[in-house]
Amino acid sequence: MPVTPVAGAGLLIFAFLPDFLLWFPAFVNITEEILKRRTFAIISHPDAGKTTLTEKLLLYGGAVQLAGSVTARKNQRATTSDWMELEKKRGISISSTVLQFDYNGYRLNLLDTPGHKDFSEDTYRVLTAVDSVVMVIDAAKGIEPQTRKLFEVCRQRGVPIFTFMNKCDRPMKDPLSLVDELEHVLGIGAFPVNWPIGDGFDFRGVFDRQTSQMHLFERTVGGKFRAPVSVGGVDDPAVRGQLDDTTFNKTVEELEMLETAGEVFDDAAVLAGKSTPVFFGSASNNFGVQLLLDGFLKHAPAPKSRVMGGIEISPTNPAFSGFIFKIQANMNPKHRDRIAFVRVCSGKFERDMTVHHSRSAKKVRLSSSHKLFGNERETVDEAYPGDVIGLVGHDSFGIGDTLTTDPKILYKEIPRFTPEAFSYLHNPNTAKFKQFRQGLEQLMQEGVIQALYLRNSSIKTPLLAAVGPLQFEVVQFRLESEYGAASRLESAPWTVVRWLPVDMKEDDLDALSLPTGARLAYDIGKNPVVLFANDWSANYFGETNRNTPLSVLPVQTAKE
Ligand SMILES: Nc1nc2c(ncn2[C@@H]2O[C@H](COP(=O)(O)OP(=O)(O)OP(=O)(O)O)[C@@H](O)[C@H]2O)c(=O)[nH]1
Ligand SMILES: [Mg+2]
Repeated sequence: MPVTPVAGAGLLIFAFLPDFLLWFPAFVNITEEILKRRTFAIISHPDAGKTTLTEKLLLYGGAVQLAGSVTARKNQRATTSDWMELEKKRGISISSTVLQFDYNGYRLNLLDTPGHKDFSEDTYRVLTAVDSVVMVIDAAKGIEPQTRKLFEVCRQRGVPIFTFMNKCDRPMKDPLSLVDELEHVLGIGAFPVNWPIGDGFDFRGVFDRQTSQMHLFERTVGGKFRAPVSVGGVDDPAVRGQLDDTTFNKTVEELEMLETAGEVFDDAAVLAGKSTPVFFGSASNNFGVQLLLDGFLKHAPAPKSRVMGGIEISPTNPAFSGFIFKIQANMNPKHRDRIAFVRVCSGKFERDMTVHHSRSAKKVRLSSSHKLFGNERETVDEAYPGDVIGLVGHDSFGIGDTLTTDPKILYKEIPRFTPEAFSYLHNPNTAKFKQFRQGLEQLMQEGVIQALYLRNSSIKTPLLAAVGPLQFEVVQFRLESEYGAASRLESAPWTVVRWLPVDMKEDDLDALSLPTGARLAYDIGKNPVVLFANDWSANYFGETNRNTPLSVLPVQTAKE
């Protein structure tokens, strides 16, 4: 077969390409570029250590010299990944971040995601843009609720999952029971690639089951530099001499138990999302991070085909195509503008190219394209499948839009969510009305919140709807810091919104019998909705208006 196996698992899709294609240099070039790409997200329950791990992966990737420690925030040293003002203040991730860097011949597009459920819409959108994920688990806590939900989304999409058991430097659950949880709570096969040696203060390192080598780490000051390691087999006296009898015997015993179970590493099951390779370590101490990175790159898939409306679009398709999965404004005070994040899915992107934009059905020229590294950006002239690029200067671009040189390609990847939190947002300063409106419109375009308009109401105050209440705080903070507009929140009495059939006439709406406290409203697309105080009230509506079906999302219209 003509293509050299430069990148393991990703090769599968190219193994059967006809030889004649290789006469075209452009094709060889794009194939090589695709095989080099690894595009992945880091996901988990809040606080498991995603951002810390991201920083350490950058450190090993040589992308940053000194990894900014999350705990060092007191000293004003921020992480590359949590660049937003509010993130630095709170020490949590609010928005996903894209980081592109090169390591060992690979080009990595890494997306650090927020764990908090109020920001999960952003995380779910990111999951549509990646080819695999690293799931971080706090080894003291095991599988937490948000990890479970995110895992479910990955499973539905068939995304390969790599597991990092983090915080082994603290008293942790028994490693065998952690692996067991993966199998029983998540229902996924688990293959420990390495195994922890000791835990808590006595966590010394990991045993690599594939090479039968012990990796012993030494703590470094503040975990800022790569952790030095000494490597040797189980019987290597130099390694053995560094372990006390209890730790050594326990590790050997556990390893024997794993061997007796007789499982082998199954690449196909990993690529199908049916089994997860498990790595142990401590992100903040750099323990096991390099082994995770190398193990991940060995087995993670390169970009593969996507199936849209029954059509398979291969990354090697000569037509350029991609979709917008995220929009973010004011990322960098130096550039107060708006970036649309595009996942390239097929063909080659070239700066200044003209593409078809699905929403407007117009041709647009893409002249301002960037590669991204946190809130830093650099002009990019070309990009390949797997890459995430940032496009600036297109106000008509929205989340979910397809950009392509072949108008037949249309991606419909972006999931939608039902808001569960509602609040009025007042503008206390009429002199700042313009800034207030402008900021709010921008945040709505980013998909952070949506606005609803009460029917037959003289109230001009926007009623905001979001997946979780923390988003309102983000809106307030960003309005103030990015647009200079103060605001005041007033809670609204509803917790449930349901969409009515889009073709309902005003007379039909008048004829509905609403439970006490329920209210009719419209979404931004003028679709009618009902706001309810609680689920019980929504169910009661269902019983009293049997001919009027309710849905949790607006019924898709032809425009979408
Ligand atoms: N002891 C210990 N603490 C860690 C380790 N990794 C991360 N932490 C700490 O755990 C806390 C949370 O870390 P983050 O990296 O911000 O967690 P996150 O998953 O990105 O959190 P969200 O993005 O807000 O969901 C911080 O105080 C870290 O310093 C580790 O290996 N050991
Ligand atoms: Mg984070």
